[in-house]
Amino acid sequence: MSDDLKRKAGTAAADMVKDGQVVGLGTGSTARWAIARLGERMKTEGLSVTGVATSAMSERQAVELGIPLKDASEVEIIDIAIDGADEVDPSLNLIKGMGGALYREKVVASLAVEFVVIVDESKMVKKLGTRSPLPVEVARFGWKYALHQLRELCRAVKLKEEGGKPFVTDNGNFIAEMMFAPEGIRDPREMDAEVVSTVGVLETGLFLGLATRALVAGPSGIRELRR
Ligand code: A5P
Repeated sequence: MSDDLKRKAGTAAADMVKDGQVVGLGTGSTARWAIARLGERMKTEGLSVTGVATSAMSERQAVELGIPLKDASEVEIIDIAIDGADEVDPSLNLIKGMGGALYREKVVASLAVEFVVIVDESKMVKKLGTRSPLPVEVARFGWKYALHQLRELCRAVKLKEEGGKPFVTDNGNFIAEMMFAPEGIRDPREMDAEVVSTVGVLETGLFLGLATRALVAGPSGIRELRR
């Protein structure tokens, strides 16, 4: 997705935020535009919001922009959460977490009354798992055993790496990437239940029934989809 499309989607989502709301701040190259726009609206319109960050990266950006933050455990609900995604299916079920922040992202999305996903057309798929691997957060202790079990459920699995070393999440865990392409995930709910019940798995990047809207940016503008 071009940076311009990401900016347009992020800006449109941030413009949906109302004064006084608690806002879930997503993670990634699209969500950062939404956070930037919120910071701008605070300055130019005097908008007042409280953010709940889904990663250390988003937290840093929010602090730089002067967006007040709360921890997910300090709020009862989140009025609106805004985040990117790696895949979006026609029912607005998602794969998220290729940036490694899926655990916190899922907590924030689950607490949100409105969960707005910001993507470009290339992230729209007929079936989940056809374009992106499925990221899964696994405990470090015994991670090889977890991957061995996950291998039984997909075509291939690998540990996410960064600079030749295992990628470590903000929670101190590892990320396994499960491949399902080209056929994709036959039954995402069933798969989610199976993966979650695997020893060592902490959370999956399947976000099912959580997104309420998607803002899909394309060359001719922004298309809004509702669940
Ligand atoms: C972060 O862990 C992810 O869930 C991102 O939201 C997702 O990977 C989309 O990121 P981009 O907006 O950078 O494509």
